[in-house]
Amino acid sequence: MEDITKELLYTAASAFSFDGQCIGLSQNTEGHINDTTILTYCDQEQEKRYVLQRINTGILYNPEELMDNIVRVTAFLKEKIAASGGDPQRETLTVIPTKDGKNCFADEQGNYWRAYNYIENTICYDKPDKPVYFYRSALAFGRFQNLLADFPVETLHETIIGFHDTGKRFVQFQQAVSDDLAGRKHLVEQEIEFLLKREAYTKSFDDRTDLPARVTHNDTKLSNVLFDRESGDALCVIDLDTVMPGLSLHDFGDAIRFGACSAAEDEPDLKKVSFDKKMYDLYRQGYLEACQEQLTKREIELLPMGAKVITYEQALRFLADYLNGDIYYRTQRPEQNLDRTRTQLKLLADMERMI
Ligand code: GN1
Ligand code: MG
Repeated sequence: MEDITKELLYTAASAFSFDGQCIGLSQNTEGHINDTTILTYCDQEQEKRYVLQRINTGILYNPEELMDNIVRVTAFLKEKIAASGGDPQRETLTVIPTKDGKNCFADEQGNYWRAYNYIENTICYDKPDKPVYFYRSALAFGRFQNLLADFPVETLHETIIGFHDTGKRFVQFQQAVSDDLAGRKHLVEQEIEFLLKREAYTKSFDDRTDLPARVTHNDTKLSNVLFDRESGDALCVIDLDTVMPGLSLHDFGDAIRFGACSAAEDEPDLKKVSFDKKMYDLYRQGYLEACQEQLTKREIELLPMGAKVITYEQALRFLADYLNGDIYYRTQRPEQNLDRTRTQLKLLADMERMI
């Protein structure tokens, strides 16, 4: 974010068809990947907010295809939401086009920017303080799956090739171990061994019988759901950067990995970290309530494996990044990727006993 000057921001903002005059901006540092600014505009004495994001093209290296996925998926959702009497402006994201009608803006420095409407009167949670929020997020992600069940999945771009290819993540992890770029390997021998011993997880979904390609979100963290401040209902699924063809099991698993955990993803004190089976059951219940009729028998059977595989994969990714010197995930402190790794390992060990 440091390299984003006000000038750069204003140039980007002026490329979009926002209504009125910009009267304020604030940074939002929640995400690990993109740079997010909230812009306040005033139009005929009415204030309106927008989300302006610089897409991290180091990671999301296909911004145009990514935006094409998002625009088509949100348009599809909007139709279904409207048809069922919902509010298409609040229940899914609205992409604001550039003044020349594009889905994103490429500036002279090669930065890619995109903009959304800011959805007012909402809140999101980093940790499920109350189980009911987690349950409601399951309804939201299940609904997302359900509404998109008849979207032509084969027309979506695979914007990050092999995103949940656990075998490929394993190979990248092995590479990070052997390169030891940051000279940290000697600090994490135990963690490395834990992961190498469990290589079998990379093959869990190799037999794709009855595991159809679905429109998947691929980042189903609780914090990617907006809740309505008044009703407390899960309103809108956000962060659609990784919407791609994928497996429902990965979406289910990622939600569990994040939400059925007693502590934050980067909690340094492992005594506070454990897998919460009650939360798992609650999420499973909500998810199935919302999309059971779309899922095959085999998908339902493999839900627990989805949770384990994705937790394993996330540990591979965090530890590889720690070994590589924190070049992928944004960090605020030197040991953060290691803490993130350890929480995943603790969770996985618990899951192996409990589900
Ligand atoms: C990243 O966008 P954000 O920060 O929620 C990552 C996910 C990880 C997550 C871990 C494109 O998500 O895959 O599960 O961090 N996104 C990408 O918190 O790599
Ligand atoms: Mg994301």
